[in-house]
Amino acid sequence: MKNKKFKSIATVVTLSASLILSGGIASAKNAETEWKLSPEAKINWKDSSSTTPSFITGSNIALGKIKSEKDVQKFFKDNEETFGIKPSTELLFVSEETDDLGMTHYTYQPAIQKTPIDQSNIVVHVDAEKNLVAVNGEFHPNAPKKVKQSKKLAKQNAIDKAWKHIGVDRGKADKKYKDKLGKEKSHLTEKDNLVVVEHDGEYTLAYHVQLQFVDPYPANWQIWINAETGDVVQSENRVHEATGTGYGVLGDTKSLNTYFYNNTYYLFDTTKPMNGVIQTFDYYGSTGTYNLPGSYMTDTGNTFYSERQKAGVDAHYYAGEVFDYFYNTFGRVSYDNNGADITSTVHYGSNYNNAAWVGNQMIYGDGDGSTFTYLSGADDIVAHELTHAVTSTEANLVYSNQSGALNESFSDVFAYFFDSEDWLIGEDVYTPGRSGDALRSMSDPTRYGQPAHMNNYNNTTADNGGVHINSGIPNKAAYNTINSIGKSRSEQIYYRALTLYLTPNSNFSDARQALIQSARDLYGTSVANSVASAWSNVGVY
Ligand code: L5W
Ligand code: ZN
Ligand code: CA
Repeated sequence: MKNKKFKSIATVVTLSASLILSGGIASAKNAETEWKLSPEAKINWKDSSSTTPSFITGSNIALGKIKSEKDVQKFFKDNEETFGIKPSTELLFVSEETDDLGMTHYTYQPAIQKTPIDQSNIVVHVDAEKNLVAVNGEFHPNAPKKVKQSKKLAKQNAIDKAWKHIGVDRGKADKKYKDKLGKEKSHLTEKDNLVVVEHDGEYTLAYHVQLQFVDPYPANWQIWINAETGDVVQSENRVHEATGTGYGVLGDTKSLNTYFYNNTYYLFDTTKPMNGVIQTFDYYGSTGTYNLPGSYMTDTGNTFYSERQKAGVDAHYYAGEVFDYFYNTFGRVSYDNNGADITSTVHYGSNYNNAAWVGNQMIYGDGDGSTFTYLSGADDIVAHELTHAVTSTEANLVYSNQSGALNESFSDVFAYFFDSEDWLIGEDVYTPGRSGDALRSMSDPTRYGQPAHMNNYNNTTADNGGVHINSGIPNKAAYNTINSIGKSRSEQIYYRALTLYLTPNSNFSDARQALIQSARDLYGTSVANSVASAWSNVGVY
């Protein structure tokens, strides 16, 4: 009968009470009743129907003194019926611990035929005078005496099934590093235990497999594999999302999406509407070597306030904002529109005055302190780099001559759309000691040595045919366009051109046509004519 065992607790307690009342304490203290639960015991129930106790307390909840673990065994034996637990096979001793108050705590794990019921403990608490003052934990009054399954699966098979279930390549997760003594270690921990797992009221013999690793993402997988059939009974990744705070490069305070795993918070954002994650690394790896992507930027308190963390805070935060920009404005899911991970590495190189998209991730230098400070500190630079990734998956503009200058220009143009407070690029981190300047200006490219008209096109072979110089011409055309038809129509036109009309070897004239065509598609002839004028004004026809 369901719930039978603990319905009887009240009866037993009442019985015991009448014993005390009629026979007195002395007579109750015979061998039979010494360890029985006393009527003073107060019971907290796990459920509203009072079938599963969770906490039993009282100043002296059994009359006998508990001087050793043997006495606890006697307590359980005398209350076998009450708890529905046969101590010899259904209770496994785990530990005995005495605290600073002189109290002793005996921990057990409930079991079925000596196989532990997972994630369950019963703890018996004894005060300094050896009085039993509390018993609490997971009592499982409805557990069967026997599980239905028998162990047919080998341990290794269970582990293999767990890896298969999470779809991670074990070889990749088994990332090696050398500790301080030069000993090779792995970031991977693999554990398995044969247990009984309770899931939705069912008790199943299972392997509890634990897979813990930091690559390709921080994970603490807990997976239960049916020991007979090999089916997954239950699985969960116990790493959890958190919200941290950090200081940005310019000293501002930002809220960050982080991940908690193994007592550590990671710059690892799983909150975006995609399969992939946004993750931020420090180039200096845990191995003490420099390798991309480096090691995760972490903090034990979820407060990323240190000097070294500032560059990571901004790279992480702005990558999230750029994701949101593309998602909210165009419905684009990450740079590949397929939810790819957005990975950034900060502190790249040494005094490196640059940032880049390197095909699968972004890198940010620290700058030399006079030309640049940490480059991830500029939201428009982050948007510029991530737009290179979008361009790669879409038009894939070849990075030389006019198509290369268009590639650069589209990155600047979307950096403007994203950070439209000014027409400058890189102003937040450029020449940290000087204000008002920047790397480039879209409204006046000539201010920073770029041409703003085809008459001044620079026919150089340097910098892949002047990709960062001649981008001034399409940048000025974009400025003219936005001034004429507004930002909101312009960004849709630019996005449509980049994703539908431009091709790898498009030149300036093709870009003019692609944008006119997109403008016509979206908003009609009059807007298309405005786009045409914007390009005519920079000498591109
Ligand atoms: C500075 C760092 C990268 C220059 N990349 C660039 O192609 C940079 C934008 C800001 O132009
Ligand atoms: Zn660029
Ligand atoms: Ca700017």
